[in-house]
Amino acid sequence: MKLYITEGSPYARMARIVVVEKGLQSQVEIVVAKTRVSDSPYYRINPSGRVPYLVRDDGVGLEDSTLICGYLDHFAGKPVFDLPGGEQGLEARRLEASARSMLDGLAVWYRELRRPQNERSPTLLQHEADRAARFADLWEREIAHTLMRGSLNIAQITLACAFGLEPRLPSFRARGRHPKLSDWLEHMAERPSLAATTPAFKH
Ligand SMILES: N[C@@H](CCC(=O)N[C@@H](CS)C(=O)NCC(=O)O)C(=O)O
Repeated sequence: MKLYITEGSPYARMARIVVVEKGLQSQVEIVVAKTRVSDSPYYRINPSGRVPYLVRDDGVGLEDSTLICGYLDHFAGKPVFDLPGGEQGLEARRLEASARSMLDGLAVWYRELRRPQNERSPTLLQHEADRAARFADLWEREIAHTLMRGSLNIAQITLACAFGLEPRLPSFRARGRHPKLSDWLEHMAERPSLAATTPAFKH
């Protein structure tokens, strides 16, 4: 299988984390795609131009981090990321949805910052900065939840990948004011699958 990624994509990082967690490194070739340019050869592989994108050995392509993570989890061995039933399952989905909502906002913020200065919208930048600050407060409370502390799940992976964008958002400095969240992020960063996929970038 081939997993198309970009080094900095938090969504692709989720899929890469699952590859490591499931021990699929020898079965999944990681391919760096060229996104956000006109006429990239990647568009012939994935017309949406987005990553992550998983091309199975039978040639079928899967788009979207949630679908790919689920597919990889079931590809080999016992699935470890399936949700429990009942109240716990609802709680897991609730936390995952909040983490995904934060990630989506941070991704929009980061994308806007990468545009040329004269094309950036100050309104959008402020809106996303405010949203991110509210989410940091929310996670300082929610991080004590048993599902954020227990065995690794998709809500935890999503939140850790969202905060992987933090160093690229110079005005987003959530950690100092959020000690419980900061401890959690430091602990998560030590996990080999997260350490192996930490985005390398320079300020
Ligand atoms: N909902 C998608 C989002 C994927 C996404 O937005 N990927 C970004 C990188 S972080 C991308 O490929 N952007 C390239 C483009 O928009 O052309 C998922 O969960 O996989």
